[in-house]
Amino acid sequence: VEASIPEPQREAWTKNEFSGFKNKDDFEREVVRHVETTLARSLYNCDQSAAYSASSLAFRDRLIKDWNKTQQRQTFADQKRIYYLSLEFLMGRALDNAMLNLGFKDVAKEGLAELGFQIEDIIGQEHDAALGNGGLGRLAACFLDSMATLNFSAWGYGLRYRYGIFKQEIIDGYQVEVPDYWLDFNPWEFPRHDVTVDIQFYGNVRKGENENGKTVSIWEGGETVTAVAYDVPTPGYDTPSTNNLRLWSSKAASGEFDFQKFNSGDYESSVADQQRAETISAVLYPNDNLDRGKELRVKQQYFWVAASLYDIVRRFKKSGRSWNEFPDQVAIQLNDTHPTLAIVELQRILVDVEGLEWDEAWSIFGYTNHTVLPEALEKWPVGLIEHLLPRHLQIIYDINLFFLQSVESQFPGDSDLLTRVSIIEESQPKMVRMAYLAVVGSHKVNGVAELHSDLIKTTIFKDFVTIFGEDKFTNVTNGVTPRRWLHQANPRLSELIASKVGGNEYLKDLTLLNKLELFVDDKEFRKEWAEIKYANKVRLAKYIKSTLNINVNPAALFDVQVKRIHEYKRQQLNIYGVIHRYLTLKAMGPEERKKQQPRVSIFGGKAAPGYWMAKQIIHLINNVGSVVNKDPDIGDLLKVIFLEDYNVSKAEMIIPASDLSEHISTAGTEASGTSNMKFVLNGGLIIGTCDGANIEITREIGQENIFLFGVLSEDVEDLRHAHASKEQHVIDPALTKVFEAIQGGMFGNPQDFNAMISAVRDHGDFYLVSDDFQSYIDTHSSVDEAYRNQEEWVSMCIRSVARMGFFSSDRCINEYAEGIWNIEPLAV
Ligand code: CR1
Repeated sequence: VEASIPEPQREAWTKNEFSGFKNKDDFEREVVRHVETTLARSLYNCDQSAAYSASSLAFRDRLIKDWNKTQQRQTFADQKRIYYLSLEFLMGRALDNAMLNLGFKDVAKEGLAELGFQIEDIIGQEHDAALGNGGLGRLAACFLDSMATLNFSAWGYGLRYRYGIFKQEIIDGYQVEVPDYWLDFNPWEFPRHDVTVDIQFYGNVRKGENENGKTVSIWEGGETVTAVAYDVPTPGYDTPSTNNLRLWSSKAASGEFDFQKFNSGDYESSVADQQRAETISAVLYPNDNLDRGKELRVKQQYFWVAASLYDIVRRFKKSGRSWNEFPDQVAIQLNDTHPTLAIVELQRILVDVEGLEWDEAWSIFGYTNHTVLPEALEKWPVGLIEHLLPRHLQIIYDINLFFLQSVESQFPGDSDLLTRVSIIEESQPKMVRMAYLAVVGSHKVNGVAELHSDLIKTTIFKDFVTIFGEDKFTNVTNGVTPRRWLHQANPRLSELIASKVGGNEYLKDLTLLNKLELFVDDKEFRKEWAEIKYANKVRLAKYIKSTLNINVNPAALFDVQVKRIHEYKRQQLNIYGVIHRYLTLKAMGPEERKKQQPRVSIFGGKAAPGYWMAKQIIHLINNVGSVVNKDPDIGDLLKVIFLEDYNVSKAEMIIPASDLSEHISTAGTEASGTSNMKFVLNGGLIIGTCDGANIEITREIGQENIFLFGVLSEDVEDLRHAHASKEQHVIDPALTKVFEAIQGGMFGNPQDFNAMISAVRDHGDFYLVSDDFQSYIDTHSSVDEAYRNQEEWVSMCIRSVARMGFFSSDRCINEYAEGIWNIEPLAV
């Protein structure tokens, strides 16, 4: 309010209001203006990168208008807001998305052509914003798109990492990590040097009086680091709503710059202090579904949640409401346990800073669990938290005390239960169980697909269901945004679909896809459908040729597995299956070979830098490729491709080009999966296990349209036990042949793969590779069989797409809004 322009001068503002370009000529003018002024270049000096920069700036100018208005509308409406706290936002590229969401891609295309550029080249200049590892981070990005599209007052809060997920290079078949410095030119962020928060670490706690003379805990001393806000506008599709993603960057607090040191000539160490502060937001931890318990990670977490909560509370207080209205104005969603300290920090603000009484009953926080894998469940040593956040440890103890007291009164004398559910694990050293803290501190806990939501209730949170009752635990099956994952990634298919289902409306109501069923028997439509798939495959084949210098035949069946490399996702099962196929082909005579279905097996994905086994898997895939791809007996019948540096923008090219994709995790391990939805939405079929969202996909599209195999999750535990009780595990005969080939040196030094084989043969085959092997290869034979009948195959694809309406992230966000956030969209 203080900075607002007085009434009499406002006219000068309104009459000069900037309104971004509205047509092609305006757009061209804006691009030229940015090239000449913002970039200080000219038509003699404008490469594709400059054209990208100027186009982005032109779109950004338009976006800012909508964004400002959205913020004003939200402030004016003063309704409940949803705050989505996520340590990862895997946004990918912004320009293409902005063009499509604003509805100006055609204008830009023509404009750029007149200025001498092809729009695809310009889009391709953009560096991915890769502030995430995999599904969890991309889900957060899809949610931002849906929340804006559905006109919710929503904010994303995250960290502005200077280095996103590393760039993967493959050198001699091995993964090599290269830092991803992505901020050289980023037109999509706005530094808010006036929006800062000082964040405290370390220090001591004592009792003392607050401003109102009340006795409270006072946390003092230690060090302070400043959080600076960087705002990223996130446009909705076909709506003026443009929400804000606020990312915090760390820098040394101004009072911290040590002038003493500086003046005494110790300039270097004073700069070192600065750098230490900047380290907090320097790098994204590159682990997917894996917790390494690093101190800097917990520093990141507190830094981010403390800055975000300060911001949320500041905004709430500006409205002048009293604290009892806080739960009506604020819903905070915790994307996994990473932001769980927010629960503790809010309690600290209320009790220590605001002087309120301890109140447990507020429905502020919702917690989304994304995994049951024990290695991914966060735990922090009590000593570490005590040192870093002494007051927070006290509050955690208080939360635990109140909780255990209520459990004790509910279940008197059950000390085993108390030990099991305590937020503090009585181990050596003692640990804070973050998932338990999140459950206790949230009013709703959700899993991300039905099976997963059932599993958390019977495994990791079983006791909590007994204590809190069923109602606290719910399911929200994941979804994906059809704007990016169909309209943007597959423009031709999107256009063909629109022509049949009544225009682009289906992009906002994905259930309208069901109208496609009417056209399944339309020969012309099927032909166009198949042509689009073929063209997408040709594009990928060209990319493979240009990056790997391997020729693949676009008429072959493209079989794709792209995702983070993880033993539970079982890329090893896939590559063993490929080796089996290769051995089978080699054993055939030339006549029989000719009858086989040609395949291209495509892999992509990053291994966490410290995940040695995952790196071995990458190595084996590459070694198999280098043998198979140059085997003259095999030719086009089998190619094995590892695509380097899988990321969001590559996914946009790869997914539309797939005939078959692999979602083959050991049953019960993949919480949901989201690429499975993207592949089907783009007219590809799936081979998969009964796991995660595969189950619901099957239910929606029909089991005749999916290739399921493998053991069921309810049998996994018994099979693991059976393996563990045997000295040497008897492995599947076909898999044994595969192992023999590897150990005979067919794919390079067999030593390199001993650990992989040994995991199956000698260490209990935890991921049940051998148990599932025969049904996996049999199911692949059924795929080959089905693919031979192209007419029928295309019909299966069309029917599947028609039935995918459920998997829009819009449906998903509406479920959160209704079942967890209790929030309505804002009228536009
Ligand atoms: C799950 O492994 C799921 C995403 C998004 C991942 C994946 O199956 O689709 O979350 N979990 O819900 C995860 O990263 C830390 O846990």
